[in-house]
Amino acid sequence: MHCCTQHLDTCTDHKMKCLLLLVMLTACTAAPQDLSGKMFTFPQRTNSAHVRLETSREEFSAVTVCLRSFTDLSRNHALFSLATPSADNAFLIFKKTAADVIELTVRNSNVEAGGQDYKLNTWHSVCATWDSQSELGQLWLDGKPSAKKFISSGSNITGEPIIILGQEQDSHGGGFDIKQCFTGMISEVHMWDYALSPCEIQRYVNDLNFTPGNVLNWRALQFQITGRVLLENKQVNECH
Ligand SMILES: *[C@@H]1O[C@H](CO)[C@@H](O)[C@H](O)[C@H]1NC(C)=O
Ligand SMILES: [Ca+2]
Repeated sequence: MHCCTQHLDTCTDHKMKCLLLLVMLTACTAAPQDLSGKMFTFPQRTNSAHVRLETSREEFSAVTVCLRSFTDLSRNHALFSLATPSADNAFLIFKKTAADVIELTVRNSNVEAGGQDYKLNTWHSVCATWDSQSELGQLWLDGKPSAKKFISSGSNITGEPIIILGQEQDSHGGGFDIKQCFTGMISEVHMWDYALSPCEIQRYVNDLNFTPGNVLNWRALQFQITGRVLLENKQVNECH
């Protein structure tokens, strides 16, 4: 992050001072930013470019993730990859090659939501909900629910989560596969530690006054970009 690199330039051979500056660097990259009206652009097929989203939370008995995506990929690609030390697919939203299938994986158990009208070159809202009590998962495409499915997830998602956009993790923070990378744009990522009600999902989809994520909040997002990912103004097909 350029806000911090200037501090590094002043880094002298004095070891303590250097250490202090590095601590500042870490703190600075983690400062939350309001990304309202912005999007991440993933313009290139790589096995490295990604955005890491930060949270201090380490246990989840329920999860909702919502995001908006735009792509022309018809192959497999990850939309949201959360790995813990014990499960690389601790919470994964994955678009399958089959045109109409989106897969939801929790603690390495997966279900498929079929019949999804995931058109290319179109902004879509994708939400996924799961809770450990019912062990039910559900996917929402543009506010339209899929059939609820049993996910044999067992119990809570626990352990330090590494959350990545742009790549699919096959290990805790790595194991990226170029054939599963995301290219296109992603915006308005939120994550909650509970299952949103259908009504709250509609409010997110319609960009009404919804409760922002209490785990990840697009309006106060802590993130780190690696490789060629750009933070840009969100493109909309409207003139005002
Ligand atoms: C699951 O997590 C919730 C809150 O995050 C906690 O209250 C509960 O005790 C956990 N359940 C188990 C079985 O550890
Ligand atoms: Ca994986």
